[in-house]
Amino acid sequence: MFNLILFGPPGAGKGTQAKIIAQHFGFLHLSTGDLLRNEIEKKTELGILLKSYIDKGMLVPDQIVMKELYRYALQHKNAKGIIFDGFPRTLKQAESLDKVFCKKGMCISLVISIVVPEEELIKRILNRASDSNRTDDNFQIAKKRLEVYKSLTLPVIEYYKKTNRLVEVNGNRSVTEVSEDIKKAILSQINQINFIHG
Ligand code: B4P
Repeated sequence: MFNLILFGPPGAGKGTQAKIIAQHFGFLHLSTGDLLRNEIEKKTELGILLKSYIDKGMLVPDQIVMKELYRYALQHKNAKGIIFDGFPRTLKQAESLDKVFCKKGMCISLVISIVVPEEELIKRILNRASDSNRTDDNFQIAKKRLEVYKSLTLPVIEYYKKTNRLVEVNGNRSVTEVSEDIKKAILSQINQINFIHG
């Protein structure tokens, strides 16, 4: 099983790339944003609580996201690989992911960080707003989400750098150019793993 994380600020193109890469390699695409939005659509008590965080541009508390994500991911232990899109977003989530998944033989082999300048991120989020129906796609909330990203999510990069699993990709290019780079990084890591394990 080859598990990877697509990492990056809001609007970096994690979801866009995850769909392309999942289809190309036959991996399962697991987006925490989509999982949470599905729950909101069901208008459950949990959904109402989730909406109160997302609409303010805040992260949903770790315990809630981890419970939802693990329940879903562990149902797919036989997948060829999983692409984590939007998870982890805090150091606690990153540490927990390694702890839970490595024990089950589902370690994260690669983390791809999609790098895009802030002005471009805001532009993309505002463009997406016209057809996304997302209540968090507006200028004020996008700014807040970027602040939250810098303070809580960006430090996670150091965690993955230390364990030599991080590859940075320039996300400020066409969708195809970005996905070609991501495909190369995945193939290179797969070859390296195959070489080490014979
Ligand atoms: P997400 O659903 O993960 O939303 P995102 O980060 O804004 O989007 P993404 O980076 O996937 O951008 P996209 O491909 O759409 O999170 C939403 C909220 O859920 C969070 O704010 C948080 O509250 C909560 N949440 C989620 N995970 C959580 C966690 N682990 N812990 C706590 N809370 C969590 O791309 C953006 C736009 O750019 C699109 O319109 C796309 O068409 C365009 N685009 C993409 N690539 C492009 C390119 N190369 N060139 C030009 N445009 C491009």
